[in-house]
Amino acid sequence: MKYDFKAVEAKWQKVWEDEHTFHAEIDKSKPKFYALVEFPYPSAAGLHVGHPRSYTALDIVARKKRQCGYNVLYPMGWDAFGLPTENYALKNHINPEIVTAKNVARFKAQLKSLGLSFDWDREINTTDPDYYKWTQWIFLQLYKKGLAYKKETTVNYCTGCKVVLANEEVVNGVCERCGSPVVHKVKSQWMLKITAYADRLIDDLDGLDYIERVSTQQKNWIGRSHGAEINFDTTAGDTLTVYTTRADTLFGCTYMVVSPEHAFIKKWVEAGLIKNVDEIKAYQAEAARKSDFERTELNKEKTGVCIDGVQAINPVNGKVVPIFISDYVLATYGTGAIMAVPAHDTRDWEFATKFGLPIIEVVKGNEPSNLSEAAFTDVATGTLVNSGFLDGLSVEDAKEKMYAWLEENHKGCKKVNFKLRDWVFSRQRYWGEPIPMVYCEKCGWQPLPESELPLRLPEIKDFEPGPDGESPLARHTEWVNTTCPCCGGPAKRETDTMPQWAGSSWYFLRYCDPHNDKELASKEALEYWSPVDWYNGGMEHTTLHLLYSRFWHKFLYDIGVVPSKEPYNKRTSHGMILGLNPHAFENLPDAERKQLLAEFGSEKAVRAHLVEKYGEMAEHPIVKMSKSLGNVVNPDDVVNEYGADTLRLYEMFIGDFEKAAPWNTSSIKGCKRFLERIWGLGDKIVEGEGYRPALEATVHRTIKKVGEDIDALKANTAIAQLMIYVNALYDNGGATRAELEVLLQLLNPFAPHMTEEMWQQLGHIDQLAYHPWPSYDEAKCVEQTIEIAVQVNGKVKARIQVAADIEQADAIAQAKAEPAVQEALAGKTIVKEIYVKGKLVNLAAKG
Ligand code: ANZ
Ligand code: ZN
Repeated sequence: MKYDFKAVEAKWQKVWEDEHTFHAEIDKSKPKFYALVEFPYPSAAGLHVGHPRSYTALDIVARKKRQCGYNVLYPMGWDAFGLPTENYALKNHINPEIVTAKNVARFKAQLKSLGLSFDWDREINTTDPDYYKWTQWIFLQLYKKGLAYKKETTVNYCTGCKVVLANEEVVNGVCERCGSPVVHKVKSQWMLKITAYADRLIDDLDGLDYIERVSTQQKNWIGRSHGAEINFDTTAGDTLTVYTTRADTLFGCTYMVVSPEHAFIKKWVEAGLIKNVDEIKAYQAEAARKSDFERTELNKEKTGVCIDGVQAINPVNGKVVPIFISDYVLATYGTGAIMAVPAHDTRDWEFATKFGLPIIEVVKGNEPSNLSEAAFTDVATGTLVNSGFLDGLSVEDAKEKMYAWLEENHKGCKKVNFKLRDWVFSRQRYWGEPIPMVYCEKCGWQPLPESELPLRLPEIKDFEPGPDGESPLARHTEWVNTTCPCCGGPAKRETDTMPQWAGSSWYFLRYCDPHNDKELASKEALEYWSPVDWYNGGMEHTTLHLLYSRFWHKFLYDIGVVPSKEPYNKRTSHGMILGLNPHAFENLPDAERKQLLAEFGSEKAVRAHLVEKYGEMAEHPIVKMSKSLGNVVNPDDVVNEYGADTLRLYEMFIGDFEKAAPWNTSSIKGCKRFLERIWGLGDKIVEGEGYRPALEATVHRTIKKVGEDIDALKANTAIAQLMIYVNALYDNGGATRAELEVLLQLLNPFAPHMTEEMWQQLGHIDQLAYHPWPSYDEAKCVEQTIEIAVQVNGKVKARIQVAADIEQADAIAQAKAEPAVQEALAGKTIVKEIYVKGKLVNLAAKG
């Protein structure tokens, strides 16, 4: 009977929906397992083939855990506030709420068609007032603890989206989302003090099972560095404090640099101490136009102006050194001022070389260094020289000795610094959670009473951002004007909304108790389900969502709302699914390639033509899927043509889970054939109890390997092992009932629809979804070996041990490797090779 995937998949999806098969309830008699995937942003484009890679992988883990007796929570929801929907709504003149509802319905239908074992009874939506009530509630708690504050700051402003961006959203000086240039603007913003958690966000990574690159990226982003602040007296009378990680090099400081924004400059100008004011001001104006990224780019030409009129005094040797302003020193890091040591810092070396400043060696390596070529920056092998009381010490020892000297002489102290900045938490857009704060002329900023939550987003028609990035809510005075919760007088609501990252910073908690209207989730539910046991998501969220949610979780732990310090015990990340670039030479249809070759004469010329026509990207055969290239694969089409089980199998077989992989429609067919072969085994049930001797080792090995591979997220090699098993069954004329049942059990997490159907056809009344996972016997996994004879021209020359199920090519290769056989073959040419399965190899040779 042919496999009718459409009917079978629809049938089982209906069963799961009607019976709430995957609904999870607290059950203290069972161990719990909380599997989580990043909930999607329901965009107008619908599901992408990238989504199912993550969802299927953890679906497989979740399904296997259920079969192993765990009470599994695997939830799904919608992260639906934010710019893409708002921009789409603006363009099409529809309310974002309507757009969201439509997109959610589409996404949900698509996800259901994939047979994912989500508990749909726990579905959440961040734009639902019953949900964002608690997002606002958390904001109020942050405010009450002094962790939310309003501040005038220079912010990143995207000229395209007309919105303020967090540092994390600015990539290489442009907006991560739209690619438009990002400029600096001074605005009054709500900020969250994530920096108060910087140490814990690094230190607590140690107890977690995060893949290496995630913890490394978080650590680097937080950027903890250990050093010292050192005070330099100046001829202006002010003390100029610098931050350095190389206090050992203080004797080598030959000049200083302050950032163009440094407060002393204004002060010194006003005091009439600076002679070259015009030059300084021109430089400041130029620096203000650049992004931090441009300013700190390593290879860029160093620029700067020497402050004429004020000098500094090196505290350790009394030397007078000049002070420069230069944009390679940032206002927002350390103290915004540095001591420059050109002999041992590359940027200082470049600057000193350009401006002809002295370079004094204070650290020597094993080999003499050539300081006219480059700075010597190796700290591991260096020894201090020209440094008075530090001479002869290693860099590490010299740092410690200098810290002690600084503290004794009141010239500085040890200091830890972080790259992490506080989180800019306001957006001047409509489609976000209103910030529950009110401003009263008399009382200042006042939090809304909790009883007034949720503070609903008003329904308005004109929600485009105002000129200069003013919030659209500001135009709606009927909503803005309110009374002060403190004095009852007239007051105004905050008109900024929260950033897109707010709702996702705690959603995993809501899943534990999604319908609770008294608290964000009950203690009992949180104690039972949290923390998340396994969380999979994109690398692009490492320094955004993943960091923000760890921060919020730690805060909620501190105020006694959640029982664990960390939200996620384990974090993995999937590689992207890429597409073929239709404009690359490699991917041209044969006919077109031939025609172009004829026209241009050579491959090189065709490639040059393609680059000219499509740009540099024509040289990359594998690229990100994009609408403009027409290489976007729609999962709906794949499900329609091949079925969900095939799509699932293919998404897992496509390559190593952590690596990027190109989509290749032709290998989907191979996955479909594999499933059809298994379906065919239903008609090839052979007599016999249990596992037949010839297959026993393979069965045990397969159970072991598939189980271990699922636990290690190596679905691709698990599938390869299942293929070996299926081949072995066909080689042996079919499967016994027991052999087929094991196959269905092991395959069920990957291809749940077809396996449930075949399981039912075998007469079972339970579902595989909760049927206990098969066990194996380690002793029976070992490969069975047999002895076979090796003949040369019919005469036995050797006897060898081979695996019982050895393939012909391997048996012959092993036979030829025998010394006695090689001797008999010396000087002869093999004309024929024969393998008699399980018995002998015969090599016929002439000469
Ligand atoms: C003297 C020195 C000598 C330095 C040397 C380095 C090598 P991390 O590890 O990133 O914390 N620095 C300090 N504040 C800065 C600012 N606002 N803008 C640009 N650079 C700044 O790096 C700390 C080092 O970066 C500091 O140590 C300082 O240069 C520079 F052989 O001081 B160092
Ligand atoms: Zn008031």
